[in-house]
Parts: sequence; structure tokens; C-alpha cells
Amino acid sequence: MLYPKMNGFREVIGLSGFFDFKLDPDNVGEEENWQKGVESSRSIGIPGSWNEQFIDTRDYLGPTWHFKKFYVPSSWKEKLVWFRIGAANYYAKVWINGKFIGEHEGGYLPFQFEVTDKVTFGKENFLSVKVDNQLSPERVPPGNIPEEEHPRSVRQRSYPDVNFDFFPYGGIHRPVYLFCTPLDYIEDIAVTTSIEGKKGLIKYRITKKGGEAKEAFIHLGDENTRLDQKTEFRGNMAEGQLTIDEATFWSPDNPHLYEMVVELLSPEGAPNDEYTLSIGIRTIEVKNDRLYLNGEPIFLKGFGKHEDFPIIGKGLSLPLIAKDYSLMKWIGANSFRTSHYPYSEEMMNMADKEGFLVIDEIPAVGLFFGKGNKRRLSLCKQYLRELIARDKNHPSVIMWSIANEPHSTKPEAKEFFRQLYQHTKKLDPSRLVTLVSMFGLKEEALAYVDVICLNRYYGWYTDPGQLDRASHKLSRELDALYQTYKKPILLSEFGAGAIAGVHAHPAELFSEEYQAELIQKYCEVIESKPYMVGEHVWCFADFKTAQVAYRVALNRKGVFTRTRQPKLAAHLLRKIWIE
Ligand code: GCB
Repeated sequence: MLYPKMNGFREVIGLSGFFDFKLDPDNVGEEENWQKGVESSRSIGIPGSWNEQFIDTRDYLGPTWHFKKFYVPSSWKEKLVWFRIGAANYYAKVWINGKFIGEHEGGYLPFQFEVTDKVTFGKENFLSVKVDNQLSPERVPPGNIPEEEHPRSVRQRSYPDVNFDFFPYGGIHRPVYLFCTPLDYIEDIAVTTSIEGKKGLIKYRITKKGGEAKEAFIHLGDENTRLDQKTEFRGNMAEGQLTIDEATFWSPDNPHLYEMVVELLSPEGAPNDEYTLSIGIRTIEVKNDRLYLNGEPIFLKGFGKHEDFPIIGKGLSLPLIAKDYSLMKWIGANSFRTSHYPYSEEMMNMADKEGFLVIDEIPAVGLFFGKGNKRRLSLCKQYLRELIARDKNHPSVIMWSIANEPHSTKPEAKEFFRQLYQHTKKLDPSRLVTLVSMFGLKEEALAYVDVICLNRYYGWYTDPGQLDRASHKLSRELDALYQTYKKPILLSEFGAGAIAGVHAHPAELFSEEYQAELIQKYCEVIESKPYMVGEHVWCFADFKTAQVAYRVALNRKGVFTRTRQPKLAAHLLRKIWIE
């Protein structure tokens, strides 16, 4: 799926901004025809979560409506018109001028519809978007799970009753766009890259729709290189390869990007659509239980993160993205995981530019097994399909994560993940696949994955306050895990809660000193094991969770506060990772 871009053949109109907004707690909107608008709505800022913008909506998760008037330029009459939302959590239905145009399930991936015959050109149009974020055991990630389906102690139950550890913000969280393409247009471009000595090879596949175009022109370049190639369509697809003899490879140290311009040619040979993609030439593989980027061993240093900030909730904030990358660079990180859902396209583009290696995760968090497995599996497959369609061209993405900490106590979990693993490999054989486990040795599905991701909290949830014991247990478990699976292991979560400003000497739980000491001890253990391919501290920054007795207003495991100020652990990590 291509991100909307403006050029000589395509135009983009941003519809983000204030929308009229109304709650629909009794779910009567559709019956009462709110598709055409409704009285007494108020203004909401989009992108943004409704839970943060008003006093009375903090815990509201049911159906809501977002309305907006917009214009479609008359000059778009000879074009195809598209409507696109970057992400809306969790279920969205869209109408234009009262006519239904489509729906989408899943809160973290883009969706778009062709709306040419639903809009009025040169006149006012009316958009209504219903977004429902009700928690349900049927949805992924799940919530409000009945006791008999997934028993948990009363103390584990939060408000709202989520089966995961972050606040279930609802809303239109990413940009809303109207854009146009020519009638005969480039539908998609997919590239994969490989390396032979100094050569960089770029395989491409272009798909087009509409019209009679038989050929495309490809121009690839940077300041030193320029390649031009004509390619022919067979049906709607054109495939080929470009070779750069002396290529500059993409890596965290030198995130070099080439520009690839694809021009679609009319049967007469005139350009009639164009799309520009940034390409990084790199390889990623596992060899002898190690991780290799461009044929060189690589060790991942970084974090699990969240999209989370006061007032905007999970809404896109470009300044926040810029700030987070600058802090990750300052601290010496080279990677992160998009825990526990796909992050915005804007964040992914910046990872390519700034040179970060990304483990790209679907929103499969809090998975449990039993009733509803089939639906959950098909949703996870849909998420993987949509995520790979969206992110397949990012050099930064090195691994797909098919789930975080599934409650894999039932035997069917193994088959569930076997299917997800195969599904992912089929969609993208060029990248690695991981599962982020809390069960470790008991997680039978680890037999399938390319890299094992393990989350561990010795010294926090177990053996609190006892860091020597924690190190010892960690070391023993990592060795056992490696002996069993003989695969590279990334410690994808470890950390301790620290309330900024709380100090204790000797260190104890919730002090900045304890968090720093725990992280130091874990890093020492990890770095002593040759099969370990990385350390991702949990978490980059403090973040909001549902209300529950064991969270002190926020999850405090951030090495930065929620507003991005460093705790002691941040300075320590900088020493470990940079010096
Ligand atoms: C985990 C989860 C993460 C939580 C973290 C914690 O294992 O993957 O979502 O926030 O633990 O702090 O408990």
C-alpha cells in the first residue's frame, strides 16, 4: 500500500484538524441516520484520542462519531478519488454524503477506499466516521474477557478491563487524507534488496490498475548514481532488477537511501502516473545463531516503546517522533520494537532516514486461547497482511513480530503460531520472524521462529529487590533456552519501575537507582552470552495504563519520563551503549 504523495499526477488534501464529535453510548447513530450529521456535537482535534480531550470521555470506549465538511476540487473530475485514514482504534465505518463507503477492523493500520462516484466535485461534501473502541474477547487485542474464558486474579483486573498493559485509547489516531490518482495508476511497488560483493541488487515488482499502460520507466539514483530502466507489464504486473555496481549499503551507521522514481507510460509512451520511493539496500539474516546486517554481525541496542503522550493519547505527533529519535540517538540505541502494534507510517519513514532497525509488531497482545481462536487467528493474519503490505519497502524493518506474550498455556497455541509464522514467511520471505515470549522454555512455538524474543522481569515481579539472584536466574534461563532451541535470542523486555525523583541508597524498588542497577546487571549478563543478539529495555518512556493497583498512575519503567526527561538509567545506558 502506497502512502499518499503529491506530484505532477497526484494530489493530496489533508482532512486532519477539528472534526465535530459525538458519543453514541446507546449505539443508535446508524438507526437515527447520524451518517448525515447530528445536532449538539462538539469539536475534537484529529489526529488524537477522545479519552484525553474531554473530562467526561476518559474511560469511554463505545461508539463515537466524527463529522467533517470538505471540498473536492473540480480539477479532480478526470481522476480517481480516494479517502484514507492512517489508523482509527478500533473499528471504523465511513460514510460520504450519507453513502456508506467502507469499514475497517483493527486500530493500528491504514485503510482507504476509492470514492470517486460518492463525492460531488467542486461542492461541499460531508464525511462521517463511526469509531467504536469497545473492549471485547472477540477483538485483538482483547478485553472484557469473562472469567471462565480466561481466569485471572481479581488483582489483575484493571479498569477498563484490558488484557494488556497500556491504556486502550480510542479515536482517529493518524492523518485523514483525500487524494487523487490518474485513472490509469500505479497501484503498488514492492522492492527487495540483496548484496553481491560491492554490488547492490534491487528486485522490484510494480502493479498497476486501469487503462492500457504497457510499460513503466524506472529511474534510480543518488548523488553518485543514476540508473534508468524500461520495464514491460505482463498483465498488471512488471518485474525486474536493477544493479548498482558500487552501491552504498543502508545501515544504522550510514542510513543511505536511494530514490526510485516509477513512471507509468501510456501506450503512446507519455508518462501518466508517477510514484517516488526511498530505497535502502541491505540484507538481514541469521547465520550460526547470530544476526547479520549486510553480512556483518549486529547487536541490537534499544527499547520497546509506545505511542503515548499526555493530551494527544495515541494521536500522531510529529514533534514527538522527532524528539524520540533524537533521544534514541543521544542514548546510543540502534533499534526498537513497535510494541505492541504497528506505529505510524511517519515514524517508520523516519526510521529509514535515521538508521534504526525495527522489529515490526502486529497488535497481537494479550492473546489467550480457547473459544474464538479461529477468529483471532484470522484477525492476526489480516493484520500481518496489512502490515507487510504497508511496511515491506522499509529498509529499517528487519523482523516481523507475530505476537507479544501470548498466554500460550493451551496446546492449540503451538499450531496457532505455526500458522502465523508460515503465513508471514509466505508474505515476506526476505525478513526474519519472531514471537515475543514470556513462557520461554515452555513456549513450544519458539521452535518455528527465526529469532527468539524473551521478556524477563527477575528482580521486579519475581525476586523483587534481589538483583544478584535476578542476574543468576537470568543467566541460567538464557543458557537453557539457547541449549534447547539453538537460536539467537534477543532480550526484548527487561526493566524496573522508577518514579522520577525517588532515590534510595541502597537501591530499592521504584527508585531511579534500582532501575539503573537492574538494567546494568541485565546488560552484563546479556553481553557475556555470544548467542544473545540484542537488548531492548522496557520501556523507552513512562506510559499510561488502565487503572490497576500495581501501576502508580503510569507504567514507570520508562528510562525517560512520559514527557521525555531522562532518569538515572538513561545516563547509564548512554555510558553502556556509547562509551
Ligand atoms: C510485559 C508486557 C508489557 C508490560 C510489561 C510490564 O511483559 O509485554 O506490555 O508493560 O511487561 O511493565 O509489566
